[in-house]
Amino acid sequence: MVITRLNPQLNRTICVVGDINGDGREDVVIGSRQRGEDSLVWLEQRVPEDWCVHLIDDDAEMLESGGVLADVNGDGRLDFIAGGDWRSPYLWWWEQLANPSGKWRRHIIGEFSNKFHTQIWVNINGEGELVSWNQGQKSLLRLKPRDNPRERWLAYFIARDLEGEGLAWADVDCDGKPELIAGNYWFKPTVSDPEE
Ligand SMILES: [Ca+2]
Ligand SMILES: [Ca+2]
Ligand SMILES: [Ca+2]
Repeated sequence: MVITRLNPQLNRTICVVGDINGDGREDVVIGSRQRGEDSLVWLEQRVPEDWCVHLIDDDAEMLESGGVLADVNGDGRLDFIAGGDWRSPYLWWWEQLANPSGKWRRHIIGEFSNKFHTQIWVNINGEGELVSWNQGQKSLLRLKPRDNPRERWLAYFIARDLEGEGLAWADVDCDGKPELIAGNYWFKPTVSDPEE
């Protein structure tokens, strides 16, 4: 079943599922490498046969595969996080505003080396944090929002000289606590924050 038609000229890199408007039905975020009238949108599932397209950002471009939904600012509305492709050094988050049909507000999380393929939002020590690959500097980044998440986030290296894609958060060693699985590696979270 076709749920919607978007501009076929744009190279679609992002497809993330989540209940964006909190009505109990799963919605979908679609993002793209190129700028366009529907380059970053969310598709609202009204009923399985009826979907409505809402614009998040028609200025968004160079979006790499990945992206994640999370309530970054704790206002009860899911926000969206994504990173740049081989042409962009930025990780961004888009703040979902109270008006569900308006554009979302984009903020920069940080500026690193180009290309961020795959993000995940995890709960470390009771707080939500972002983990992202940064292929441009062969590293895995851990990013903590500041008290004001519109300011650039605190950034730490989880690992350097590492190549890969894909992230998961699961209990690998059966000790009841989750670990980070990144490409062909897995990591146990440390209790204290690592060096910036
Ligand atoms: Ca929904
Ligand atoms: Ca929010
Ligand atoms: Ca474990």
